[in-house]
Amino acid sequence: MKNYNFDENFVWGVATSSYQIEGAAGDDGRGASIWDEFCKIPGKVVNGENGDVACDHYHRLDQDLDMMADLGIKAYRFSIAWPRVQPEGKGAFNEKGLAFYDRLVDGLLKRGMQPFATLYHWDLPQALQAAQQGWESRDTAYRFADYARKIGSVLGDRVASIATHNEPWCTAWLGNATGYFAPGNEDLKKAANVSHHLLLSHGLALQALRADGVKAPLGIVLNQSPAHGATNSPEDLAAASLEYAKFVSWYMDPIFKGKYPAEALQWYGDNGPQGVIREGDFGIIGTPMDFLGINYYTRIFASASGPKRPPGELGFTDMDWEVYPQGLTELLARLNAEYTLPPVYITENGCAVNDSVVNGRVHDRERIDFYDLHLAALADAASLGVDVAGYFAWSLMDNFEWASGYAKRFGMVHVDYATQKRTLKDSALWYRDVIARHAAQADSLEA
Ligand code: IFM
Repeated sequence: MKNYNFDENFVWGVATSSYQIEGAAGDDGRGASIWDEFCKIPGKVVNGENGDVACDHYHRLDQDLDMMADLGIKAYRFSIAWPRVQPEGKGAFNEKGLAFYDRLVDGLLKRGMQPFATLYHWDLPQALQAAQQGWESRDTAYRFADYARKIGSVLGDRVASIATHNEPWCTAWLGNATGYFAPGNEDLKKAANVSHHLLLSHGLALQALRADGVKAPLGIVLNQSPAHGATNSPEDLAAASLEYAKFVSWYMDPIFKGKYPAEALQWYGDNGPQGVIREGDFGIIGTPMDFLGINYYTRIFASASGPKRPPGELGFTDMDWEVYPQGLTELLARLNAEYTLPPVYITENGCAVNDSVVNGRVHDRERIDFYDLHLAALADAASLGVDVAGYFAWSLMDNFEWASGYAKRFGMVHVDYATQKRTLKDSALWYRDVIARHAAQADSLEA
């Protein structure tokens, strides 16, 4: 096993999200989310599946926390379901919903794990969608700041960090341009407007939390990839450059440079967000952050005639995503050169493997190799001067993989959905050893 070169404070974690694991969709006053509605639309989710039960984590909280503690996990990244704590997305809060996250945070701390909270991992209260088209409305950004403020007042003294959004590109683009995710719009202009309101809500939430004196480090989680041309032709390289601008710079530039990237703005043309940008917005969006979370899975492989299948020298995951660990080093080095970055966490990294339990074991060698290669790539980025603060494997356990339903398994713990039995995969045991070894190394450094 490799010893990756991270400093002694490096955070070793795992990540999940509310809709993907909690279940208990109708319990204790939880309101409906846009994903509850989206899953009802025929053809949107493989096998018509949904998150009604998922991993039943809501009812198995203590058991799952014990399992994490047994694995030696140091930090847990989870998301809060907005409709569970504020069913209508505005107005009254739901004490029973808040109590669940209170128990979660206390349960982590009691077991020696740091809570990393995310406020929005795609489960918008359906009431906001119905009343004001969700993120198409500027008002939703202000409702989000109210919700953030409430979470800050309840959990802000105990969490290790608060991220506003998880992967706003997915919310904006997959949810509104391609219709692949909730709410299922296929309208470029809506996607552009939504992306602006998401960024605005991020800044407003940071400001609200700071105004209330929340001390936890604050940031955002963005999914990012380097983009390569399928060939070195000027046309393919231009296509790669544009894809990078639409995917990465579209979120980084407003936050760190106070503007949208010209290349992507030009591509959007009349469908861009210009109509919803108000004076002062970029000042809000650029509110300084304490950390940046990056989710990394693969690279973009672009050509002038559309996306191309990459060579996949290290293979493809069960999502058919190319395994491309060196892209993580490249991405981080580029970001570090282009922006003044706060400390960076890899807030998600992992792969779907078509694995199953055989005689009580799950031999997911591919997943171990995937993590191993990406941790090495991350260590390379650290050695190039990127301030890398931690790594969160996606995911703790198999869960509801959105439009792909339950067939795609990203967990280091196998979940049998019929019985809710958890089985540690080989990758979980491997990760336990990685964490233990690096913790031991850190202890000897401290001594
Ligand atoms: O499962 C998702 C997660 O919700 C967000 N990032 C990517 C993961 C794998 O697709």
